[in-house]
Amino acid sequence: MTRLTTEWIKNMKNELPEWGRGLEEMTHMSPLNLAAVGGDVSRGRINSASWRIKVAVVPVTQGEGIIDTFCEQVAAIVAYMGFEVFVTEQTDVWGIYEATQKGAGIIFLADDMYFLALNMSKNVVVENSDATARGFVAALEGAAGGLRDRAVLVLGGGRVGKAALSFLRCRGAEGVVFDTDPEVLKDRAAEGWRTIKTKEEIKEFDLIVDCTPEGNWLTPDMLHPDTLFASPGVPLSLTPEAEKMLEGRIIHDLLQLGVITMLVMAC
Ligand code: 2YH
Repeated sequence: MTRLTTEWIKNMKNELPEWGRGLEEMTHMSPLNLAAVGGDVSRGRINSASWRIKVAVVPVTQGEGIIDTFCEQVAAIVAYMGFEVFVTEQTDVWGIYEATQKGAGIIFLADDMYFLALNMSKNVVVENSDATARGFVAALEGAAGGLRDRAVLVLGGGRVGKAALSFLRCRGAEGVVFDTDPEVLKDRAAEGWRTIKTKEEIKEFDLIVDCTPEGNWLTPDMLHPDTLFASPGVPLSLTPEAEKMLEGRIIHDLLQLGVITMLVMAC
């Protein structure tokens, strides 16, 4: 699992309007509408939650510890969606207590394994991999003008890939999966998902959700020329040449789409 670095995320906060505009241009949907589709939550519920629910982000020191500005970036993304939000002064369990004492209805917190949004009054726990997969599938759907009855290749059959496959099915698409680990591929096949076994087959698909954590391995000759590429995978799998070839057809971010989908799912 990729750990974000301060270097990667340090400018995110200032670039949110630009990110939102770029996403809307590609998907023909506002970030809020994308999150609503990805989270399967009505706009009405989100609007009403945005004036009722305060959100807290709690820094977690466990494991590899705090990523400088991580919590601030998450809070900025939540604020960009129109919610009142604060980062707790305290960390870990004390931070969770502080969040509750200050009236937070939704709490975001991440360690090295899990990134969660909790809404205890609703008994809701939203996990980042699931929400991220749903957000990117919704974005691909917007960009493609619909996914019903279309085959979509999911690269990587791990936690995010599995969630993407399930949500693709909810949206009426056929999810097909590729993973370089034969054991993972065998597991997904045993669950009933169509699989491809070689990298050469990737180019048969013009719709891709990339959930792999290895960067720089997809070259232009491996891709269908009309590919639409939605990628929650960090770092980006495309080589610079492939990125150039798919210019204007890549949906990729490090945190934003996942966080806004987590937020609406926790409302
Ligand atoms: O980046 C991560 C992990 N790779 C989990 C991602 C789950 N999809 N965690 C962030 C750690 C944040 C840190 N504990 C902090 O600053 O609070």
